[in-house]
Amino acid sequence: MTKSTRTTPDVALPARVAPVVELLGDANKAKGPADARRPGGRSAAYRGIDRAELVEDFRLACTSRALDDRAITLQRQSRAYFEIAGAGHEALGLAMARSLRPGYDWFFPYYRDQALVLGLGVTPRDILLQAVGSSEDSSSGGRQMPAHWGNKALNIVSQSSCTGSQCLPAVGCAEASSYIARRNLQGCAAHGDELTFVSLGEGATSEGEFWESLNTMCRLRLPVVCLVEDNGWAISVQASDQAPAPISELVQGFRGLAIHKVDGTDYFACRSLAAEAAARVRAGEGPCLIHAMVTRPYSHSSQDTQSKYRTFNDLEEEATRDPIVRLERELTEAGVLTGSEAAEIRKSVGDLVTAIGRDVLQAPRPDPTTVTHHVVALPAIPERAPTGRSSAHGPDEGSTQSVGMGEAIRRVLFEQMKADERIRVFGEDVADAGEDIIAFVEGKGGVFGTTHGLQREFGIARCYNTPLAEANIIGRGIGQALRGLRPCAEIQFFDYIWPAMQQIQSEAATTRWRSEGQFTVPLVIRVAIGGYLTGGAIWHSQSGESIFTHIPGLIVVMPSRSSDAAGLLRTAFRCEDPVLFLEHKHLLRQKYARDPLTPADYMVPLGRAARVRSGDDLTIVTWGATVQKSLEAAAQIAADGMSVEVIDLRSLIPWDKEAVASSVARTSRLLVVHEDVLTSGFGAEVAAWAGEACFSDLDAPISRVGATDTFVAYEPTLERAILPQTSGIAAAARALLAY
Ligand SMILES: Cc1ncc(C[n+]2csc(CCOP(=O)(O)OP(=O)(O)O)c2C)c(N)n1
Ligand SMILES: [Mg+2]
Repeated sequence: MTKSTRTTPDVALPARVAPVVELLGDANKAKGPADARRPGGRSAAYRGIDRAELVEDFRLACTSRALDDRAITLQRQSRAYFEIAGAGHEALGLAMARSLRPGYDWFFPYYRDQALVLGLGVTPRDILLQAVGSSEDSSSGGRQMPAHWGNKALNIVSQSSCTGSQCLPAVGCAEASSYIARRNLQGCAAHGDELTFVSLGEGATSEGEFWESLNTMCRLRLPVVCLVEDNGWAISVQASDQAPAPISELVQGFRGLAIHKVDGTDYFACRSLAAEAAARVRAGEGPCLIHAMVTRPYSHSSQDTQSKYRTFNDLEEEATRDPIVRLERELTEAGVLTGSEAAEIRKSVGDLVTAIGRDVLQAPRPDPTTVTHHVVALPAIPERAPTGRSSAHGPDEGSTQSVGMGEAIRRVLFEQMKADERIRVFGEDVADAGEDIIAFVEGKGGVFGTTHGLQREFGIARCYNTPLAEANIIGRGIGQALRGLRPCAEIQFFDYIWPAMQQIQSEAATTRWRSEGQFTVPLVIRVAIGGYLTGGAIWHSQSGESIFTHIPGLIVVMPSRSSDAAGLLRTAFRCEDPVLFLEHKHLLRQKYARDPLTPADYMVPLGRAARVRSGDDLTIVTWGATVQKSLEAAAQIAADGMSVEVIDLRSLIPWDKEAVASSVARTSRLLVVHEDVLTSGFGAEVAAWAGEACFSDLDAPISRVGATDTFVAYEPTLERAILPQTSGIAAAARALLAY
């Protein structure tokens, strides 16, 4: 959703159905037992449901509609900056909430779920505090638009605006339930029969991630209730233009999925279906999908005017199916409420919401100096040794065994998984082999062998293959991380990370900030990256780390040798935030990247560079595969009688500005070298920063060496021409030294 001000009021609409503008009393949910038999002979229950519950849900439905009306008014008065209503979805949401357990089950709701979250215990005040962007908005402190739910105590996970991107984290969350329930894990709690609720509109079911989530919830028989709220519209696009058939028909081929269709304006039908579906899911019988038909009496949002694309007759017909009108009619006809009692409830709720609307205008607004709070929280890593290549290597003094970078990573995965059962490793091909034949075969363990033996040692629950779907891998990792696990997801090749981009950028990286630190995503994403492969071509050679260093909330590291990889991986598992751990394919087995094994307590702090060669005349700042090439260039230049210092950043976000500044203060010349394409590479960031911070120390312009602004070609001479080579680095260094 984009934010904008409503410019055109809804005109030519039929009188809005049930715009509840007046009412009184406490709109919080009554939890009391049914009154036995009321004066006048009214029974305590109707259709098997406690009368007090029915009255309370009618009250909450009216509250939700009144909140919509109040939010529209606030937005029109420019006291709220966006508005999106839950109108038409009230009966469904409240009926569902009755079968769900706040603070016990887990919730990934949609923005239309205002009534549902009221039913779970979010207060009307919480909702209007978010509308006006108050710092007291408990879900985001004024950072998120209205209707972006999030409540730690109730297990309502902070919500992004991306339609459909909640589905895969919901699957990961459900996956975590059974894993946690079987173990005693620090900081993780599960009951064993909790379910994960996820909802979305019929429009959002067009997103690929929704289908990826169905795949896994069915294959793993996960305890998920997936609610599709079909109001017939995705902004101005009709459901019939989205898909060839209604969603309950489209999903018929998913084995193990219980599929239900219900009239979502019929409170009683929704209640009995919700009870049945939730009970089945809780009993471990697998996921269900509920396709609920609802209405959308108000425009999509404050930015939209639905009379532009819906006819008067359409809206008038839809108004006859309004869920609140329908509920009121049934309750009054059944004698659960009298007409005047219903009117009194409407009035009391309207008065209450009006009063809250006035009150939130006085609530404090966020302090602008706090905008950089809750981006990431770096772990405190004990300082084992000062920076400098020899000490920064941190080899195990007792160890004589030297290992390559890939083997060091594999061993640290073993060591960390042994020490911490919260760690699970998953991705494409990461497991060894089928459980039934693993005793007879060597096992795969990743296309580079980096996860070889993990499944054999720790079992399939801790090292497992995923579908060939990168969003699925990362989204499920996010859901598990939200539950306190320490998932370690592998993306097989950096070149194929893009389907996961929405999960990385919009979910993993934003979660801490958007929830003001209430939810975090401690997810380690290991990615094989880089070229110099001779034959790797475009889709097995890309760099591109700068695209990720541009995302606040994401930690990015890229070791160039064995001991750094080991130390950074241990550190990554101690992060409460997502870490992109970039493993350069060319370095995995290089002799020059080998080091003695490091001890289990050896960690490399984030944002700490290594000086890999000392020098006085020029500083080269680099990382990844160009560290070795820069060292070779420095060695060539040493023959000319000049000394070049080489700094390996190792960690890109955060990066070691201090190390760069102190080196440049001595050498007065700076060359930044990286394998990624030159334009907008991370070197541009280093150079821009140093140009400002080190200006008075510099005796020459800052120079950069990177790949040509092309892709990486297959044929070796082309590849050599595209990627930075030692000779090019030496030439750039000599030019700077001669300046
Ligand atoms: C990934 C993504 N694409 C586009 C949008 C803009 N957008 C917001 S809501 C919406 C329509 C959603 O329709 P539906 O899922 O049916 O939900 P409804 O609004 O009808 O409840 C669109 C296109 C978005 N928020 N996220
Ligand atoms: Mg819709």
